[in-house]
Amino acid sequence: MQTSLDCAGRILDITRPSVMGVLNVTPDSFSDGGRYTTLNKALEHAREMISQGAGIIDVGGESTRPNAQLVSENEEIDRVVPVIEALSVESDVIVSIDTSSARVMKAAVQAGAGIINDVRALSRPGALEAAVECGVPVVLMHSLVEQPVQGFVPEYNDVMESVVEYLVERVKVCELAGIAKEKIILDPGFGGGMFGKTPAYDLALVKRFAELHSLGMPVLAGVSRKSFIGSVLGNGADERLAGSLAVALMLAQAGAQIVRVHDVKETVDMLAMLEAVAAA
Ligand code: 8Y7
Repeated sequence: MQTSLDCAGRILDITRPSVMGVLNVTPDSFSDGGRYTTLNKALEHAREMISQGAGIIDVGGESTRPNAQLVSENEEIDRVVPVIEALSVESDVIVSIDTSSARVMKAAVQAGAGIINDVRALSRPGALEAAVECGVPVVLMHSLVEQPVQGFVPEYNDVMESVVEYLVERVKVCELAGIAKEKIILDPGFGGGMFGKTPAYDLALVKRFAELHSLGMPVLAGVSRKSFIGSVLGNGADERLAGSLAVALMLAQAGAQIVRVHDVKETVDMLAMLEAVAAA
């Protein structure tokens, strides 16, 4: 496998795990929610995560929460583009765009994004062609859920086998369309409720995570604060830091190249300890 990814000219070293910080650019219901406030709060949060060691900032303008309000493409673009432009100019961080929309992908990459992160694995109309045109690395995430709806869970006989089968198929489709394998990042799509997995499926995917490397592509994992951790610990999303770090450590030990997290500082510290022991 390659040792780095070229993300629109910014190089991501994949010989050691990188931290992707989650940046939601959605109007805050507690403040006035104006354009300027939303932009500045997002930039403040991004700067904090960059100073804590995030190598990638994942910018999303549409909530993936179950039953969330649908956001128009124009609104999504108006939210994310100013943030991506500002970050690309003031920092050398790699920005990824969390979207399934072709128009948003193009606008985001034009604004400086270096990775496309699509939880629908380029399945929406025009997304595949847009990703080819953009030319940046893409995250293909497994999910059989088109629109996140709490409670819908497909049944899997062997969840890891199904995930691998689906990703192999999506990689084929990408390669046929003109996206080189060297530009593809795989993701099993952890998440009960949102991405159609029960806690039991999520735990099995953690346990067998290393199997994803059989495809020969870098792998990303997003487990931060997710509900399967809450279902084990019996706690709410804001109490899942220890559980999230524990699972992220297991995934890093199983070879995950990128971990997508809310708590950047704690994850960076955890990975530094892992690396120190590995080098001892
Ligand atoms: C994931 C993700 C979310 C994930 C990738 C959340 C946008 C839900 N989860 N993208 N996005 N992988 N690639 O809890 O697991 O953060 S949203």
